[in-house]
Amino acid sequence: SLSESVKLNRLSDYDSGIVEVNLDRPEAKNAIGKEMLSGLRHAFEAVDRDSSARVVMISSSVPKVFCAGADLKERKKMTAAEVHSFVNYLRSTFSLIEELQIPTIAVIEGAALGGGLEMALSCDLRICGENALLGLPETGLAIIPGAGGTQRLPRLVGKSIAKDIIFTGRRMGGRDAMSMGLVNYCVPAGEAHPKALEIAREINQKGPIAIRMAKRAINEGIDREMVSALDLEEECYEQTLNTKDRLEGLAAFAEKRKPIYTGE
Ligand code: CO8
Repeated sequence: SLSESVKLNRLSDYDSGIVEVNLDRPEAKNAIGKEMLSGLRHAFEAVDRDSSARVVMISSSVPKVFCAGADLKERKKMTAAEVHSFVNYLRSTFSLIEELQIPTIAVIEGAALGGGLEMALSCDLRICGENALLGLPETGLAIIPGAGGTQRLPRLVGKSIAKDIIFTGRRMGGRDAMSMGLVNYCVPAGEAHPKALEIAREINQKGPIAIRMAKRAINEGIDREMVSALDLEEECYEQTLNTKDRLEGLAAFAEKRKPIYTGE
């Protein structure tokens, strides 16, 4: 294990390719302090280096909480300079999550607040239980979301809804989050993990290079204007053409069987 509060798990052989970064700091509701941040960083660096990883789930072992955000007790003891370097490390760690080549899925049961929601916003997909409690309470603490919230939330749900969420700091339930497009799925309480695993397995069956190129085309294209964005799509598409997996896909179709992709 990488740290006391962050574990990196590989699923069974059946699910090889699916990895899980699991938060487990029950006494602080998974609040992110220095130790947990360093654990997160090392876990995602390990995922980044692992060429056999095809999809990553971020989950919590703590009942009724995904992550309560920044560790407010630790922060109270930090100097301004320490807060500054902590937040910079948090920001670059969330960017690392966002820029992973493989898909990331946040599994949200219970509270995802402040930095905890910002971490989930850095993922590709969010799956929550009906008991989820999502919000950016920073303005109530007289700060603003500082780990991507003011930028990633409006890109996801639009400016108007993001302003409502950030100005009021309101905590939303899973169904409300779903209706805003903030999460991909809202399932009965306790079922977010099995739902996420189902989605992870679907992704894991697909061509790994295709999945990486689709993520790159979407993430890098969204901030470009259309002509340049379509050039990017072409460039990413080309990367999928000269692959063994593409030929395997055609062969499997002709033979009416499931393809077996190797990522080559
Ligand atoms: N930091 C430290 N300790 C925490 C935190 C936290 N964020 N959240 C909960 N804890 C602790 C509690 O203090 C409590 O400790 P103790 O037992 O010693 O009193 C213990 O965890 C259990 O908490 P509760 O009794 O409150 O548990 P509940 O199950 O009733 O509620 C909640 C769980 C809903 C998660 C609730 O604890 C809560 O609302 N927590 C605070 C959420 C919050 O406001 N988070 C901070 C948002 S701001 C932020 O994340 C800034 C990040 C951006 C960085 C950039 C800034 C410049």
